[in-house]
Amino acid sequence: MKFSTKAVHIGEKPDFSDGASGDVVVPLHLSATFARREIGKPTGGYEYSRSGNPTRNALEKKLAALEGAEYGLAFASGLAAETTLLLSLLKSGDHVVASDDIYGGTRRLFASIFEKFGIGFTYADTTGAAAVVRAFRKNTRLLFLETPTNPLLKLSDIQTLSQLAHERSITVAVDNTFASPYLQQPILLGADIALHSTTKYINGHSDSVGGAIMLSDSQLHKQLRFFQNAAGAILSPFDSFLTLRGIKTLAVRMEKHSSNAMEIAEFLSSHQKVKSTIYPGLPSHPQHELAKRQMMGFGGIISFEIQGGLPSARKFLSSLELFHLAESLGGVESLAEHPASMTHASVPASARKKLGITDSLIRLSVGIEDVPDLIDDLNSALSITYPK
Ligand code: P1T
Repeated sequence: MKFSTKAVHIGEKPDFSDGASGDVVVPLHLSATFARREIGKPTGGYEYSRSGNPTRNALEKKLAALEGAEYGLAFASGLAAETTLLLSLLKSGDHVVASDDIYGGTRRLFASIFEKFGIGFTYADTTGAAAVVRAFRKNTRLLFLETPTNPLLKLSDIQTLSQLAHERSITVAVDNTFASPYLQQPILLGADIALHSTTKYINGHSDSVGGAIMLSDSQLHKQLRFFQNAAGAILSPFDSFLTLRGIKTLAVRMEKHSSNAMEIAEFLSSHQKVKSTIYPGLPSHPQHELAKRQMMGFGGIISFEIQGGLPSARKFLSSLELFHLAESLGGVESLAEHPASMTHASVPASARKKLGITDSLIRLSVGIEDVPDLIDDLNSALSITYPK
């Protein structure tokens, strides 16, 4: 089966057995617990909804299939997926190498929670192999890549870095949220784990917060399945239902996000008040060639710097009409945000400065609206920001 066929069908076969209703869509199973006739014999394998739920299981099967993985696990948020991953893989004294430009909440999770338990983190520029190899230590257990990164859209070469990590018995996890499995499949490129905030493209409609881990190693899967239940940060049945519904249109949404974003990136890069436009689809992106090789399209996120610093950024963002000024990304509606004061406010100012997350930086999540309307909105906000 190809991608969209899997997105529609995997995990959702109608049940034709006696007494079943033949639902075309997996029903929303809200039951918190499942009765059994006698001890030791759970009905259909289900016991208690934290350890397994039919709606969540259907989603987990679909998530695995879309990443070309054997197993999928769904969590209460992207950060819950990351927490469970680190709890299952690491112990006190272990070390992690992570991409330096990652979602602010991921960095906060690492620095404010896991460091307390004696786990060390080195943030490396994972756009090149040399810095990653330099960052590896004897006790490094995990390479945590985000590609493209949030918010500067830096790319890491998943295949090369996975090889280097595996030579040292280091597990490789890739936060694939920005690309979605439609545009990039880290496990097929050699990574051990693909991880998502399903809040974003996978659900796609800004109406559910969730997370996912996909992988093919059965031992690691057993470990994660144990921690998913034992630590308890599961995705609810209702969120599983919504995500199952959203995921079916992932391919058509990603095509539209990508083509809209390409047009907008070209518009911004030719605007005289825009200092720089970062989009992997632009030939000016330093890793445009890697993006063409590693991704099946360039996605819906654009970051750009405007002239005039914070006052201009503030004026521009409050002058938009169609783009909502909001955190998050990957929904059908276009959003704009200010990373330095919003999604990456928890990153220390010195680290933001070093990375280039300036007060002039704006991040767009380009939706699936008609692109002329989006360009009109950006154009008019720029005209209000810089009156003649
Ligand atoms: O919000 P949550 O579902 O817990 O996912 C966290 C997360 C993980 N990884 C990446 C790459 C992310 O972008 C996020 C969440 N990001 C935002 C809310 C944001 O606006 O960037």
